[in-house]
Amino acid sequence: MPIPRDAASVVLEGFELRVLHIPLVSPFTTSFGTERVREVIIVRALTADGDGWGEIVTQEAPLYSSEYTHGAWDVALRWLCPALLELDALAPAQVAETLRPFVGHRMAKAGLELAVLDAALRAEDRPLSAHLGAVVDRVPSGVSVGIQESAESLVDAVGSYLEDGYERIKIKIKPGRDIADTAAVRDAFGTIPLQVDANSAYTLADADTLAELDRFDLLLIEQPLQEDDLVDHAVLAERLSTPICLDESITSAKAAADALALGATSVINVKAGRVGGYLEAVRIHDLCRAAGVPVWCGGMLETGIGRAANAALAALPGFTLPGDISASGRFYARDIVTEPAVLEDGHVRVPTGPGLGVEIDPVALEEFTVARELLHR
Ligand code: NPG
Repeated sequence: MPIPRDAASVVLEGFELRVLHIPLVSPFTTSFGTERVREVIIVRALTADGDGWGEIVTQEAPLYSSEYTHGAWDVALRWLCPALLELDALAPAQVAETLRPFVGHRMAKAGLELAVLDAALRAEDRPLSAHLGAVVDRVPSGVSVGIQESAESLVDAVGSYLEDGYERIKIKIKPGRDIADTAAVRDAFGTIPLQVDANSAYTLADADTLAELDRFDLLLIEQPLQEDDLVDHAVLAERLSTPICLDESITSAKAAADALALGATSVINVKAGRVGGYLEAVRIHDLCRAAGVPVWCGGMLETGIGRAANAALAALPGFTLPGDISASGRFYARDIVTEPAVLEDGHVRVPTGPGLGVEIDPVALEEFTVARELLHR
């Protein structure tokens, strides 16, 4: 059954970009640093038929990837938005094509594409979930738990997320905070669905340590080595019984196909921002599904905008593992949408309204805004 993934063109009139600073409910620590305030760019596409919203998921510093907020802000305003505004009419699928000459900057491109896609779908009265090919109306919710002060506090944090009803736990690891932390969680909670995420913190020289994780029967180990280390990941995969899942390394459908062909990964974390947009994310889903490779939807501490789009993506049939699709309250006391995602029986509902299916809370949006630019045709 062919899934319709075309949307009608919009006549772009301008883009409004905002940098937001949104406080996190608690610090979030990974192998690459601690975040206390989410710095994010919100995009509003102004079209003849109404507005569309998108989110550029860069972080303040280029620690997870080479992209960072002020770089994305600059490239979007200087190059990407002007290139899109030159066109008289634009279909969402043309955004990536139009921006292809500009190398990299996938998170910036993804945020702009989402805003155009949202505007086009709202104009057609069509939900993003249906447009992408969703087959369920709610998705199982996994939670990503940052590195805590001690193994004991990690067990406390995991315990409280399990009480909330999360269906799968992911813990962040780094050298020195790996085996004992994982053992503590396994010992405390038995056979819960558990996975670990290293965010590129290891090298192949750590293979013995990583092999020790095999005894914990994890769903997967995410991105143990560097972004460019595809061959090393393939070597490591031969050593481990725990499946390797790549995140940072998978920057496009082509990169996904290459990593699979090399045996560098056997599961893929799909993040629209990292791969340049939700349409490219669907292509990765499609190729993995055809190859029988499980995928799951990653998260980048999205606001209600990106969170709604992630839930729509995670509702596609190849997303067979729970994603980092937590409730808004896991990160934010206040979100910028009027109905932030909540956890219901371990699941998050896929919005069904037109476009993203969420409405912006203009007061919250204004409150968190620290910079704003408007570009007109
Ligand atoms: O639930 O949104 C979420 C967070 C999931 O751990 C998570 N994200 O490495 O996958 C990651 C990590 C991340 C967050 C990476 C922000 C980069 C920025």
